[in-house]
Amino acid sequence: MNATELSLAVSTEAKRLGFLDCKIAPPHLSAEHDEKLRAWLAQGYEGEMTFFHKHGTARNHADYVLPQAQSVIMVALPYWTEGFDLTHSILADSHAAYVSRYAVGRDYHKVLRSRLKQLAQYLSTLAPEGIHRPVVDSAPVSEVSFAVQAGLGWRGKHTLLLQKNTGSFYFLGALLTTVKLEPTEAVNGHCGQCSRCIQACPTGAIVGPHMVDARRCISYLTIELPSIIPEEFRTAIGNRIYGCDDCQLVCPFNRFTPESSEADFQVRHNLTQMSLLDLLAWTADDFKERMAGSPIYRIGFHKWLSNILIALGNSAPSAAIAAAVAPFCQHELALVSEAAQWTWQRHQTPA
Ligand code: B12
Ligand code: SF4
Ligand code: SF4
Repeated sequence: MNATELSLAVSTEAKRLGFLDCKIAPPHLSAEHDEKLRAWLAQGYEGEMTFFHKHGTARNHADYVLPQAQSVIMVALPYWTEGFDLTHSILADSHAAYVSRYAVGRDYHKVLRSRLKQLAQYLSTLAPEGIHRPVVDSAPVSEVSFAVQAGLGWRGKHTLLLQKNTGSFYFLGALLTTVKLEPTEAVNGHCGQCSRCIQACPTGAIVGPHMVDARRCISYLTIELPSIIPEEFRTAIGNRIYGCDDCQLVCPFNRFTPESSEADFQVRHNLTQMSLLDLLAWTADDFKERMAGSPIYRIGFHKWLSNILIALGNSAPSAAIAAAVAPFCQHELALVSEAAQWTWQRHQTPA
């Protein structure tokens, strides 16, 4: 098979394996990408995600992760499982707990990786001399930029990959390979004059088109930042206790979001039906048992608790909430006690 036939065969097999789409990028992104990444880091937008400094612009060059890499096979797997009405009603209810749609089921890393391994096995049957490496946030690879380069979609102003017919609610994965495949063409963007995502961001994290200051993003504040959410963002966080979807919820292209039938992405433990007080009642053992196998497990019980406590500070004033958070005000960890004290204070004047 020549490089073009190989690309076609891989893409067909990827779709047979359940991926929404599959496209091919060359192993290096342009020098302009390196410059943009350096500029982003120079602003300090990465916050405490220090891994960015460890690898620098190497994440734009696939041979850093797989020596002799010739191609980057990019795939997308949708994760949206429930209607928009439910999502909006949770966000509108200050007593309800909002968990980002990508995290209500099982951890996507394992799902994508095992599927990418199957794709690698298939490629090996066509090109036995090749070496392949599946990557899903597991190695320094600029997944969105490679996906844009491959024409899997375009970069929305919120920085995520977007497709005209299927929106943006899907995960990306990469299969790096030493096999030379024919790259596919980048596609034109269709954001036009729209800037809904920029306007909708509760914390002003999209500081310009295609530029996110991670330090302001609710996803970073509730997941990546190990310490308590800084006071300036606590009110804007609302009832979002793990991640945020607002910039995608307002995007017109997400009207066409396909529902995922993946068993692993279906809602577990009624996470879309929980009140903040329901979740506050979980013990550390409950958390470990129920969140095992979920992406949420990684943040640990105390960060989870701290996020819930802060979200409760944004619930409509209630003496019941003040009573429920009071025991946490003396917690030995500042991550928890400071959050509880802030919230307790806000419930001292019930309506
Ligand atoms: C770090 C990270 C975050 C950080 C920072 C996000 C960010 N926008 O940078 C935080 C924690 C905030 C985050 C949040 C989220 N993330 Co995240 N994240 C990542 C991760 C690990 C790296 C992203 C990265 O490299 N950022 C650094 C900046 C500099 O990169 P960048 O924005 O792509 O910047 C480039 C562009 O600006 C580009 N560029 C812009 N303009 C131009 C113009 C020209 C001419 C050129 C050449 C280049 C260019 O150049 C820059 C440098 O390459 C990727 C997985 C991966 N390994 O890639 C997932 C990933 C991007 N995240 C993902 C998701 C789902 C999310 C959330 C939706 C989760 C949630 N619901 O809470 C939010 C969305 C927030 C948002 N609007 O971005 C998915 C996105 C899927 C998709 N459809 O695109 C990814 C791909 C994970 C995955 N495997 O599926 N994330
Ligand atoms: S995920 Fe939320 S906080 Fe982050 S950029 Fe999008 S709207 Fe803003
Ligand atoms: S909301 Fe508008 S600007 Fe933002 S990604 Fe969607 S189409 Fe582009």
